[in-house]
Amino acid sequence: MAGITEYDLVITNGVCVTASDIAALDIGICGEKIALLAPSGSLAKASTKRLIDAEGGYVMPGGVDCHVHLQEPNMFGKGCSADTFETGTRSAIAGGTTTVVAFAPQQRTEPSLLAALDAAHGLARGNCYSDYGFHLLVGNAGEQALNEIAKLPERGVTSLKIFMTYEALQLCDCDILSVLAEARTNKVLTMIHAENGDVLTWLTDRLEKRGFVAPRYHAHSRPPLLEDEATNRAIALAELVAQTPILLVHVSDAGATRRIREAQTRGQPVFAETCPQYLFLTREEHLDGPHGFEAAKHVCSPPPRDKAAQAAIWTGLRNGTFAMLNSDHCPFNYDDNFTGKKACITEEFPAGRFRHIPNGIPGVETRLPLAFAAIDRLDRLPLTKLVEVTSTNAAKLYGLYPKKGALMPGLSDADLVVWYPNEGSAKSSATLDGLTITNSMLHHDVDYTPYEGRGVTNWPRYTMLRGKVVWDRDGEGIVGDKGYGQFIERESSTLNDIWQRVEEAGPFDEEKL
Ligand code: DUC
Ligand code: ZN
Ligand code: ZN
Repeated sequence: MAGITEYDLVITNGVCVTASDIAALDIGICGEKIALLAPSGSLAKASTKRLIDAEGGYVMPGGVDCHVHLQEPNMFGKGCSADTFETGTRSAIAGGTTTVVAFAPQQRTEPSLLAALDAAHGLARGNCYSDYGFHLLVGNAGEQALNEIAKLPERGVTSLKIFMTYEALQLCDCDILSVLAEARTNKVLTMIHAENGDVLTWLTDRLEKRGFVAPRYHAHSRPPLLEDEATNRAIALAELVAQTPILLVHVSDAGATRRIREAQTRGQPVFAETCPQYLFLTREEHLDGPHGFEAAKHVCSPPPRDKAAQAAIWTGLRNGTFAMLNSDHCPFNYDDNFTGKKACITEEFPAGRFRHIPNGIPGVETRLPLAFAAIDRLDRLPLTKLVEVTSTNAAKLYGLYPKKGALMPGLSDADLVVWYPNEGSAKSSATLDGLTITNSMLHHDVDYTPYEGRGVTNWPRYTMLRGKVVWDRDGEGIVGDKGYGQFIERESSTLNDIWQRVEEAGPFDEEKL
């Protein structure tokens, strides 16, 4: 019948939250897109193939997690990733995240970036439950790799990551400058892991000489000053190359946060991300506290810091210093002597050797529930901010917006996360009372979670990806299909018009220095 829309899916009676607004609205979905936002209840009787009553629960754009390591080889210590593209993206949708951007790792011995990208596509294609993209992880900034940066945008890849630490990955300042210059020319965003690798190797050698090899000494080998110095250097190098936009990833401490904020205040295009481990874990409790080898479960880099640092990170998230809260999901099994945390245990070092513990922890599924729990402490995170830092800003910064990270009729994919209604509703008290994170309830392929036993206040009830319900917590759980997740070609970043500003500034010219 002309003029009457038949929807594929209607969500009624929910409270929609975006990065800018909160409003009681119904959502009509046609095919893969959001078709209509309408006054609450007005679509309850619309013609639709499926109707979901959100019962007053919040409805948000699906989570966008742009820092996820899946199916990577040995790079961060001795092990290799516990999660495949299949298991990692399965875990993502169960935690309300509908798009992940993972890494295509170029090893030091590999001259080509494009070959690394092809290899990552080969692993992901047909295996994902969520949509996905790639950042190039540059381990070898040789001539071929530098030339290939120009080809990345036409392949839908508009960001790359470089490291200032790790033997297998560390780039010297000259290489960093070459990457920054090439990335700038091609509107590719450079993500930087800022820790001073030479100093931490020096400290590690000294700690080992004194017999300090237990997992907890990981934190002693990587004190905040190393992150502070490297962050400052990264900002200075980016400034030198005509203010190339950079993104400091997994920022953990007050000193680095201050450097970033100062650069932002000067008007330099410096962006930053933090991660749940710097909001919810501390060195005292999770590295120094556990006896013996258990601390390895919390070995990630940078390491969890102290309470004061945690407070500074919360402040940075609230005041916009950090544009994003991504997971840095980089999982290794604990009880695995070959590819997991225990791979660092040898006859010579029966209690383990922190130098070789694979660095990283799982967190793609727990990111949104942990952040949601912080809403209840209003001083910490307003609802719109939650959407901004877990979805919208990542979509903007990584060229996915407004397809992802928004609820714009006709433009946005119908990627949604529907939460349970607030306390007081029969549904919420029946299903969520005393909800505590345990590894057994998660959908990753990892034998532990660093958040075991932590209480949360809500959990995604439904997750929808391009119009399809893929997670139904009260039904069969994962109801999406492996392979439904698509590679999403990304545009250049649109956050704060960064590339427009670069264009206006003109090309980098050393003669002008
Ligand atoms: N950096 C990451 O981004 N992920 C895991 C390990 C690391 O150091
Ligand atoms: Zn890193
Ligand atoms: Zn990472």
